Amino acid sequence: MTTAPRIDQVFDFDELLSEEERGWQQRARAFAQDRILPIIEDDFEQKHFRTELIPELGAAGFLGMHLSGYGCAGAGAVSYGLVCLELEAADSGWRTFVSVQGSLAMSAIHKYGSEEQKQQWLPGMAKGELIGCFALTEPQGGSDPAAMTTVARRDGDGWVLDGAKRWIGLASLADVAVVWARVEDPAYGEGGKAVRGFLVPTTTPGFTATPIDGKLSMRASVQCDIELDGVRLPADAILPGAEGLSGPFGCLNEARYGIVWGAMGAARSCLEVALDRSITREVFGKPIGANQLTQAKLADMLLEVEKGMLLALHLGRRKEAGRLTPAQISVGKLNSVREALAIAHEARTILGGDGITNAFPVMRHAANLESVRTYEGTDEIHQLILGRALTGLNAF
Ligand code: TGC
Repeated sequence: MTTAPRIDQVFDFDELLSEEERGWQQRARAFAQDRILPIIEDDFEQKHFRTELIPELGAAGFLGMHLSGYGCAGAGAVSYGLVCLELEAADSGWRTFVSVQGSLAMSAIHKYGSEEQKQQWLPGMAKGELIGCFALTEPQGGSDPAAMTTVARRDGDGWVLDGAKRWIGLASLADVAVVWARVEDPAYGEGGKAVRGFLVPTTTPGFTATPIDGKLSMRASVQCDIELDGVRLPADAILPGAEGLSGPFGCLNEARYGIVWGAMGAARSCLEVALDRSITREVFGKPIGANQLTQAKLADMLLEVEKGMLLALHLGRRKEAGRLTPAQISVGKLNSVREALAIAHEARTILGGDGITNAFPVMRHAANLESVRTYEGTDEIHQLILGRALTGLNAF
């Protein structure tokens, strides 16, 4: 973090923030520095997700922080974005945790749940005492949720769920899963409206979550396969406020928005270490940062970090004004992750051979960002959303 002031001196982003927003950012930066950075390289190496940090994130107010009531902080969208940025500057896995818990699982309950469901789950989730997951993606692919095959059938007054989900963050640790399924009952909406959300306590017989092994990315976090085999639920397990795919997509908007900021945190971290190294590492008798080619790389990285941050801030202000559209979120998600990956690759070249080791965070960020570019809508999905917005023609 020693070089962050130098980056900030070029472009005083802070002056665009309120005191409250700076406070959230500073608390998240301190949390990342004190609690995540000292252990992250080891956790990534050991494929370890450090669950004991979860209540600390809750105590800091970061879980569901953009939601109101039920023990949530009710912070603004920009404050939430800055927290995502600082956590992802440490590791995408920890920003992903906050996203899955707050933007996906809590947000689904907050937006679409009954008062009883909100009271039952949200206060404990805000404290980090209860963990949620969001089960949308299925094994045949995540880009087309309309093709989902998980079904919910009526069973007396209640429901029975059958199907499978994949790449579901936190599922093996979760207390509750928000499961999206196609309801086979005309009374609950036909065709496009038949997709409904269910709150499934993970202790329910027939629910199994298995962590996916062999990941070379997001190694310090947990993603799972889920099997739903005759999972019986009471009538009130359904989320009353969500009908059709606009339900899960409304939550994806929240998570994609967090990525717009988060990926810029990973990018800033890569720029910081490349900048430090460019000043301290000497080759041909002078610091490599004294070479024009290195300065050109650093300058281009700075441009993209600052442009990405300004874009994130613009989207955050629109979100706070209730005017943020899904197409605008796609602009941000696509740009932030694409540029963060390019910055990670460029930073690696400045670090030389040592850049491929875990003495630097750059390869870890690059590996994590491969997941981030794929989940919550791949690059291609966001290009097609924007293509449709521009042309009015649907190319899916
Ligand atoms: P389309 O016909 O466009 O829309 C269907 C209904 O949904 C509404 N809608 C949205 N509502 C809110 N926000 C959005 N962003 C929305 N996009 C669409 C739409 O208005 C319509 O509503 P209604 O009331 O008229 O029925 O649907 P489509 O099938 O054409 O959509 C195409 C496409 C590609 C945009 C969509 O399928 C899509 O976004 N695909 C990507 C899905 C995705 O991001 N999947 C990855 C999820 S990540 C994950 O599950 C893991 S979470 C992280 C973790 O657990 O670690």
